[in-house]
Amino acid sequence: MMKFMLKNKVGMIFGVANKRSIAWACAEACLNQGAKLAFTYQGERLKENVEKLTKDLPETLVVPCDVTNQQEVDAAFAAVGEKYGRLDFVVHSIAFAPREALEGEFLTTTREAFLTAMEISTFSLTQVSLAAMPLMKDGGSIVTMSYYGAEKVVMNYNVMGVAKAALEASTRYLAADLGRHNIRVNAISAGPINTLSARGVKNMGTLLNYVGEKSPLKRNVEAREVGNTALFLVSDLSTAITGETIYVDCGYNIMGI
Ligand code: 1JT
Repeated sequence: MMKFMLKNKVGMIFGVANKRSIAWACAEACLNQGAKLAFTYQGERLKENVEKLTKDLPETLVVPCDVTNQQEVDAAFAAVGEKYGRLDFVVHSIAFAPREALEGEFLTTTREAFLTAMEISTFSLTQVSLAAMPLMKDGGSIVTMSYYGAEKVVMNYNVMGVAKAALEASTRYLAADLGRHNIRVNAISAGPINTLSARGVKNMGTLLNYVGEKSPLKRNVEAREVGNTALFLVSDLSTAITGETIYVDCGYNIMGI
């Protein structure tokens, strides 16, 4: 009964940069369950990475999609419509803020850094949800990625924390709007993982050690575990869950002192 949970389902994966990406872990979990997947990449720089990762997969589509370019977003969804004629789920695993904004004080965040973080990390979920809606003819599931810094102050996370708080709120508002189309929208709040994005962050090693010691499970989260939760959320095992933020953090967020 649990075999091929995503048989006959088509998904779209945003945010693969390389094989360590959370988006790629989500893709692998979904591919193992028989999904057909379209991948988007941001900029020519990442095209080759995504094409290499997906070259042996059947019935995949690889399309450019810089979310700051509405034409690219529209073209990406048009390509999915043309190839598959439908869409069942989306994994949105996109975020960006200038590196300087993720150190020091939040107080000194520039207007430009603030607007960039909000456009790419937050507004893109609304943009992608609207574009996905007409293709999700039999309902659907949209999953995005958040982080604890949305809820509590995490030093250095700064403007990304504000963007993720707005992303979690967007998840609820989108879930309310799309519920009547049987489209669910949920967020995963993942513990810190050493991906390409995280690598550029100061003191990431220290943060990983701290979380690894303080969390109830006494370890860090693996991307594969986030991928498996994304699989659950896009599958028919979670058909009554929408608007939620699910922590996948080895229990870190439940701890006080
Ligand atoms: C971005 C980056 C979004 C790193 C991110 C992120 N969401 C989580 N991380 C990892 C992280 C980063 C910091 C942190 C804790 C976790 C980098 C590129 C822009 C988007 O602070 C303690 C800063």
